[in-house]
Amino acid sequence: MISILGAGAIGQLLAHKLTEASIECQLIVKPGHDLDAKQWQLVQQGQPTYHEIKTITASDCDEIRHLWVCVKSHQLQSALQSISHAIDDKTSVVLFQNGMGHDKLAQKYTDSKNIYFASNTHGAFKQSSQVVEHAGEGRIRFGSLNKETQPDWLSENMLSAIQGSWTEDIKSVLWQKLFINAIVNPLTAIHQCKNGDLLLPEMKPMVLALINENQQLAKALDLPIADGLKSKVLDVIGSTANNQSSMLQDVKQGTTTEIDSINGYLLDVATDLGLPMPYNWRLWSQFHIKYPPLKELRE
Ligand code: KPL
Repeated sequence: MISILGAGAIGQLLAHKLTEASIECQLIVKPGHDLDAKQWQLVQQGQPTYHEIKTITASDCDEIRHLWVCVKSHQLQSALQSISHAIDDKTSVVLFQNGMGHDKLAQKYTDSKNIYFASNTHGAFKQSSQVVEHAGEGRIRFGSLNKETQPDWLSENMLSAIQGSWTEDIKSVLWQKLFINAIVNPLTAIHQCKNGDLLLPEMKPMVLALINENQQLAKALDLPIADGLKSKVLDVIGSTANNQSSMLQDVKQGTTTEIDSINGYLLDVATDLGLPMPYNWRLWSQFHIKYPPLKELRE
């Protein structure tokens, strides 16, 4: 049984896909969610499909063996704390958050050898509390920083249900996503534009300067993705040209963004390595000037 913590867009999408493939799962929802409402809707290419998904609140859970954590990074600590009575050293915990460094937090709740990461590129948006749209077919890469072999619980059936795969080098996958998000997300949030606008002549030089700095960091970290980073970032911008980045959506909705776990983490690592990152620091300052942490100070 897979327990999915967080009924946001990706949590719901996973619950639908696992249920569709007859893989036992439950969705852990916030207290107050209408637990009698059994019909959850998945919209794909405009077509709705309904599934009966088992829902439960964290306080009603006991003995969870496999936990997939699908909350945003700033909610991770409280989400894990809410379920701490039901998990122990043997619980496998899969972290779906953008950004890095979340394993430090998860280590307080399970053995580090049972911590896994998942990097998702499926596009999913919540249309309402129980309706999720699968807007873009992507994939999910799973991996561990401690071991290279795929665990038994991650079956081929499970992987094919969610377009998943196991990778021996999840570190590079996570860093690559972090580099992409650290450029696209704050720039689109500051300029309130779609991803594709970053390729316009007035924006592209900034994108290239950030890629160049991030490439230096990738090299300093000995990541094999350093050389291909420029084409990867430009490809993602091109293929998601019509998207509003998740950070742009967050600032528009006035919700907490992932700037700290993405750009904050990147700058911390660069600082520890003694790497100056002037364009990244400027981006960080511009973001915080435009979107001060206190909501009431926002535009
Ligand atoms: O992951 C994304 C995000 O918005 O968080 C990208 C790849 C930038 C797509 O919008």
